[in-house]
Amino acid sequence: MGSFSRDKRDVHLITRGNVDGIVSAAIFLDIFPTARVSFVTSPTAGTKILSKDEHSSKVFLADLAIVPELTRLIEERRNSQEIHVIDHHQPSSLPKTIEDLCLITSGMSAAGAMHRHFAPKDHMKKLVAIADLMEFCDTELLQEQAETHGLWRLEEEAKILDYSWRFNIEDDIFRLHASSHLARGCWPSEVGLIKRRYLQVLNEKRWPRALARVENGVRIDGPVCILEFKEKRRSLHGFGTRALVEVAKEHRCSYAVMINERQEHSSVSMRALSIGGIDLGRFTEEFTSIHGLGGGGHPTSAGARIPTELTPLFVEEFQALVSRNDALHRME
Ligand SMILES: [Mn+2]
Repeated sequence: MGSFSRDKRDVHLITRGNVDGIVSAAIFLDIFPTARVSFVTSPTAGTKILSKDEHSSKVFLADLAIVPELTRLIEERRNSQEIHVIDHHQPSSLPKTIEDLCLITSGMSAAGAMHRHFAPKDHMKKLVAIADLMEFCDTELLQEQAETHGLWRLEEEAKILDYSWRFNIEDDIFRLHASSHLARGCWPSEVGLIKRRYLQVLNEKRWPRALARVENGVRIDGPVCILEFKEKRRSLHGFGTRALVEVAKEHRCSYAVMINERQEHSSVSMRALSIGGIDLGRFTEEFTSIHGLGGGGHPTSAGARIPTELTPLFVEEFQALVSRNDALHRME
């Protein structure tokens, strides 16, 4: 009965809780139906989950930027656990000590990278196409699926899945149920629990309300669009940085910065609206290595935790970097 002595919970996936993460989890559960899945909001949160899991023999980390604290933990664990890092953004820096554990496939979603890593199965292709669409990756797979199903269908299904998890962003049990259903290869609209939440978010007009709230609160400073929440956390109806990025685009900004201030520590999320500008992963990593609690990320998407009294300095340093960078480009 050896095969029953250790169940498949021996295998653990740590990924994000957005559409890309939910589809990544579906691909994973299609192969390991009873495996453990953890959804996290940042590489820091992912590091915490991994630090508490010494027992899984195999751990997959998908769509998490390799921040310094995560690197240190993987270095520590690599001899006792089999660890795979699957990502779809070229990292700001890839440490040599864990390079061999990383599978980075740029130009596609994390779900696309997962799909390629595990034996690709046809019934998951439409879901991978949805993830590619959400991540703005124009892949061959997406084009092929758009020809088969129609781009409008993929867009609609992507919206249904995206709205559904935003109904309650804390609800990881929903994410797990949703991804186990999707592991069978059905559309999000065919899963009752996904469809119901989508309809409620739609009926409550949460997306337009989130946009209005961002529009009222943002500060536009040249190419930087900043939204700062002081003390009491104001809700963006589940749409968070997505709503901020949308408003930043309307104002033709190049960067979006969201700051959630708490008493002692604040969290910062940054997004670049185009590639080739300032490397946000590097900026947050450098800032937090001096002042912060932790942070880092991809060139176009990064986050940090910093002491609240240093949020003005953080913004100041970023804006100084932006102006230096702009001046440099004008000289070219
Ligand atoms: Mn992703």
